[in-house]
Amino acid sequence: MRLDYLTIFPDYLDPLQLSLPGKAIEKGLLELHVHDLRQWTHDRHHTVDDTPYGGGAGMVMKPEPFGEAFEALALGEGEGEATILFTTPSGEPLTQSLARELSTRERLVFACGRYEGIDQRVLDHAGTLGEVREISLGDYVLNGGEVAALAITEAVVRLLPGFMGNAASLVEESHEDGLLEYPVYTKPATWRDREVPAVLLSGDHGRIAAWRHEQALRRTAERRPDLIHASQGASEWEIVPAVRADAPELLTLQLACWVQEALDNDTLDIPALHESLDDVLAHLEAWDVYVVRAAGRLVGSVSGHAEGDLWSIGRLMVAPDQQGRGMGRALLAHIESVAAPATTTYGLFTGERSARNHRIYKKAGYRLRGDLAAAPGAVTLTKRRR
Ligand code: JBE
Repeated sequence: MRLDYLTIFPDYLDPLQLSLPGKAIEKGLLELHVHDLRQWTHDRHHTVDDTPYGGGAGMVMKPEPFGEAFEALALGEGEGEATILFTTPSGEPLTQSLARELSTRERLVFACGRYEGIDQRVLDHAGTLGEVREISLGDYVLNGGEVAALAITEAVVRLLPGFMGNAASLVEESHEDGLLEYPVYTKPATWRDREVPAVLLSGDHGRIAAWRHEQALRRTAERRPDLIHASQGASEWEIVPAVRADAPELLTLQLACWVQEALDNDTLDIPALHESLDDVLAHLEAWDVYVVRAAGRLVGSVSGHAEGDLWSIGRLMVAPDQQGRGMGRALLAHIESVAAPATTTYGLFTGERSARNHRIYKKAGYRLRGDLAAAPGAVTLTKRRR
């Protein structure tokens, strides 16, 4: 990757020779050039700014030096277009995913603005020479774009393939998994009467991972609730009877869940995938339907209805992003517990090749019934009521 910087304060970018970028240069992963924008001025005072057309406070950076700089850097010539970055508080926010995207580019050119900004025609012109991105470090005002250029550089360079030794350490860090980092500790185990949380000394990797995830969620919820989906952190959920107003959400959930079934069984010939809102409303009339809500969102459902001494169970579903939290098991236990009094047997259908469902039902005590009819591609499972 080649990086170029256009700035009126080249010294400001001296840190680039240190630390991360410095190491990447040694490894031959990076080539780095800092340019003083004033070399492309022609007056005695090396003027780079002027007053804004239309009036107003402050000064605007003139277009000519940038135009000549782009020519000197041969932007828009030869193969491989450059990405030209303008650091400005009115740009798109710098995020880990943006850094990851930029790390795939061959060439980045940073145009660091000072004063009140850069003449808009510089950006418009740059757009004809390469890809233009306007990027902001955050919603506060700095004196210029140099600090932002340094920050973007550091975020991008450490993602270059071959740069960081340990790929896992990249993945586990804050933001890579969408959560803030959990608190970390090192030796000694007791320091000024403060203990390291006992779970970290337990050697139980499962418990340690669960604790860290819980801490990361808690921190993120407290400090950056904007990063958490409303239902992700909600450990509270309850099973309640469905009402007619649940129908639209049920239909959406049904589609989300049965798409997985369609993939597992390699068929779209699944009734639940072809229903309308009216079909769902009719189902709500004919069956006893229960739903799970977590932080207001409908994330699970199950249905039951009596056919003589058989309690037929159907449409057990948990939103794909909420699976693995025991909701499916709880819904199944619930629908069994509300079976009609005459029930002697619970029965349900599932896809022949829905391996995950088979595991869940088997664990809950259900057995495959090859002797009982089911639709093509489906199988029947039953369990005796105790
Ligand atoms: O974030 N930025 O890129 C900036 C650039 C110039 C001034 N303030 C900023 N926040």
